[in-house]
Amino acid sequence: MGLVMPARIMACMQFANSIVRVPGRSFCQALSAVGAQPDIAKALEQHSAYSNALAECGLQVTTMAADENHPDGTFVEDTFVIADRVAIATRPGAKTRLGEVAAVAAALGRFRAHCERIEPPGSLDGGDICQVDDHFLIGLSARTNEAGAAQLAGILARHGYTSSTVDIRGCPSLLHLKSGITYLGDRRFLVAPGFPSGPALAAGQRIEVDPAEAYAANAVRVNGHILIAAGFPRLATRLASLSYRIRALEMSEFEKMDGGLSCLSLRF
Ligand code: CIR
Repeated sequence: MGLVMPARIMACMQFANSIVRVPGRSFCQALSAVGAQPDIAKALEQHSAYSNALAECGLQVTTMAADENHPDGTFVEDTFVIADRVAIATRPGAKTRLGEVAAVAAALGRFRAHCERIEPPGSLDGGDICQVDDHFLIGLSARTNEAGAAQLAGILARHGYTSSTVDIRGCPSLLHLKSGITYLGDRRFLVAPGFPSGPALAAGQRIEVDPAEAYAANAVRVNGHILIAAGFPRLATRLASLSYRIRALEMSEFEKMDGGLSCLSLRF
């Protein structure tokens, strides 16, 4: 199904709140295809700078304490899908991550009285979900299966949102859908080289990230700012030329554990 974009200008990506979780000492045991060891002190510094950036973009930041039993717990984005009209607890596709959801649900409880949830046999990671105004792209990946995608589509439909799937299972460089795509608002997408083309993006403008800067395709648009990973000058120049207000953040220690900027927060 194609993407139906509203003609009116959307006040998109305006958020008041965010949830982040500090990485623990066990972060060095997080899942990683990269195989490099993170420097925990540096990860903590980078995480703190990330939280400060969200606050400077106008978000109230709820910071959860580290959970040593869940090495990947800092990647809170994977535990929930949150939209204006509904919040959905996910069921992460990696078994070691299933236990992360309950604590985030408790933190979110202050803001959302009711949550929907993905049930077995569905699995779904928040990193596979890209909201495009009132439409959701749902990535089918090694973490998000068809049952999870179908459940999410049904829940979203009940709350007045449309959705379509994007199959990234043939893209080994993408752990999650949002490893390769960011919606910038205003019908523009930042995409990694080789990101599947298809009807879902047909109505939008693709800004292709340089092949040498593929990691930077995961960015965060928040309240008129775009957070990008530091060290990707071609993308920074391109976005500045389009008059975006950008802010570059050091992400080296999270990149080692396959995480990008969006993974480190829930924004709502
Ligand atoms: C994992 O493999 O689950 C973590 N090490 C990285 C998760 C990154 N999350 C995301 O892209 N949304």
